[in-house]
Amino acid sequence: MFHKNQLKLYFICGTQDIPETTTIQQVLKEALIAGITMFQFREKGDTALKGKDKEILAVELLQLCHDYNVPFIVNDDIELASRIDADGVHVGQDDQSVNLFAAQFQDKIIGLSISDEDEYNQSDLTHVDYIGVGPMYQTVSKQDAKLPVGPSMIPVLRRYVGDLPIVAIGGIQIDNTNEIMRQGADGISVISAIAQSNSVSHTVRQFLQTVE
Ligand code: TZP
Ligand code: MG
Repeated sequence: MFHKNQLKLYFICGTQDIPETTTIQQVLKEALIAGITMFQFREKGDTALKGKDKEILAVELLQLCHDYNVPFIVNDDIELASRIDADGVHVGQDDQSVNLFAAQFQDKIIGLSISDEDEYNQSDLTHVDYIGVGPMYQTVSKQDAKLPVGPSMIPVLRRYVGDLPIVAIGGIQIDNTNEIMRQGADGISVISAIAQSNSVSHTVRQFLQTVE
């Protein structure tokens, strides 16, 4: 069962986010041991794994997450999420309409990205379990990222979505986490601050202290 506490420290990562000196398996394992609360597998860009290679890695990371009782979410790839029985999917505004696949994911977690009021107005949240709001700040991890909306977007969207869990995303670092939580987010989602940290476990523990 999904609970909004699982959004507290939501680590998102694909092979493209990992420094050459390490591996996604190593980074994820260290992050799990240190206490991340949710994980999203997001393979993107020119170097992204595809087909069977992507599936083999996804299964390996899913098993790793389950060793630590952490939900494993797949970004965009509905078919992969179904095939490997992931815990959920996260989609953006340009991805498949949630209503088209919601029946396949009845007991699963469905996340949707919403940047602003316009996107909120275009979205049907009937089957959505949480929304990802951002980019909060400038990000190095998404090539087609929109302009930052800033933490003040959180209370703006909160007025519309009520209790629906909100996780903030984009350029989140230890030193801006407080501001985001103050604006009413249920948690933060982070790529580079964790994936590129010199000490993944130290960074994860610092984030956890700040969101608690
Ligand atoms: N969506 C909006 S910003 C972003 C995504 C996937 C990237 C967040 O990565 P980082 O490195 O935490 O800024
Ligand atoms: Mg997408």
